[in-house]
Amino acid sequence: MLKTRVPGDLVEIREKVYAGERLSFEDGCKLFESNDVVEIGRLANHVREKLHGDKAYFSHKYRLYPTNICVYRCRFCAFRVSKGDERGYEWPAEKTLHELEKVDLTGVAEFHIVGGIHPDWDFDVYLDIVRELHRVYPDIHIKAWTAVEIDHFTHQTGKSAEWVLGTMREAGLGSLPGGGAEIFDWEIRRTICRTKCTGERWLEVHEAAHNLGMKTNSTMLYGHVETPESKVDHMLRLRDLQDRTGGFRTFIPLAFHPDNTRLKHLPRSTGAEDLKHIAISRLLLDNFPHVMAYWVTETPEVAQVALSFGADDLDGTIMIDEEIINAAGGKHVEGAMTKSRFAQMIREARRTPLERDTEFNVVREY
Ligand code: V47
Repeated sequence: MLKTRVPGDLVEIREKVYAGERLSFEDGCKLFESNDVVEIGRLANHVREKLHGDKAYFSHKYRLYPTNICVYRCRFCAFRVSKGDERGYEWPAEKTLHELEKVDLTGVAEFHIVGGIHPDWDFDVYLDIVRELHRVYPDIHIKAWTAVEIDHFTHQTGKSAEWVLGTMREAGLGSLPGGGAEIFDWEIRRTICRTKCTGERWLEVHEAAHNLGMKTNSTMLYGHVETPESKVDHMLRLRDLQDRTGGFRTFIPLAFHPDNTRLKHLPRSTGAEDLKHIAISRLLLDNFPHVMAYWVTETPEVAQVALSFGADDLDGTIMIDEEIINAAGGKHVEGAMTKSRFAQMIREARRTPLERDTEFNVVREY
């Protein structure tokens, strides 16, 4: 009788996945070593379908980048400029509100706000942005400031992360995005973003948010100088924190785009590598409800396949240009990525599109 061929090195992992057992650090490294992307994807799809059936989520969001002027010089970043650079811009609260008057925000569920650490902006400038947006648009969830920014505010104010987060929450902050995580391992982190807060601090800030009852997202930047071990370590540190707090909503692997960065000599990851990262994260992060395929970094085509490789979410619509990845050569789509384009993209991937809000409540079925 013909049996399905299972590659020797993945047999034990396959048994664990089907038995619902947690994978170890060694298992994670083995998955990265393996070239059998199809088998890894099959296993991840098993977990994905157990959790979400054929549902695939997306959200209608509006991105804001209040400034691109930043004190940090992360080697992977093509978005930041120094103060005095003619490309620099500043949108404190008043300017942001003025610009938003021109935008149709009907049905927008979320403001996603991140930007640079401006050398002259104190905590109140960032706080005002949240307060004013919440005052004018009380029904739109504000997901703002990465752990790196929250850590910066603690230095500016001399207060704890709990105080900063509590003050931001009183002003209208709903949750934290997952950026700034990059790779936690210091050997890698010191090469790509040595002056930014450490991986340990990133995790502490998210733990503080979770302890206040605030949900957060998480990311991992891959495709630069990281090692397989550092990626498994990164994901297992997130898994440990999730075991303690349950505060993470989603994990987002971010494919590095090298153009215009100080790592521009590196090649861009392939579609197969992108799918492998999605699948391995779905397998390792057994306590995370969602894994996102960020179509902006992965292209809509790879994101469609990712919906059968472990991902259940495709992030959101783009009404204006995404800036961080575009600056690094990642403009994969012309024109606005509308809700109907999204629903169509998901249907083409043979999944059921569900428009969600930030907390994954279903807003509309398509
Ligand atoms: O932290 C910067 C990454 C992140 C590049 O929480 C780059 O819902 C690729 O965090 N190539 C910001 N990546 C984006 C982010 C995010 C995206 C979508 C959803 C959510 C969420 C968060 O982008 C940064 C950094 O890791 N990044 N430069 C680059 N050249």
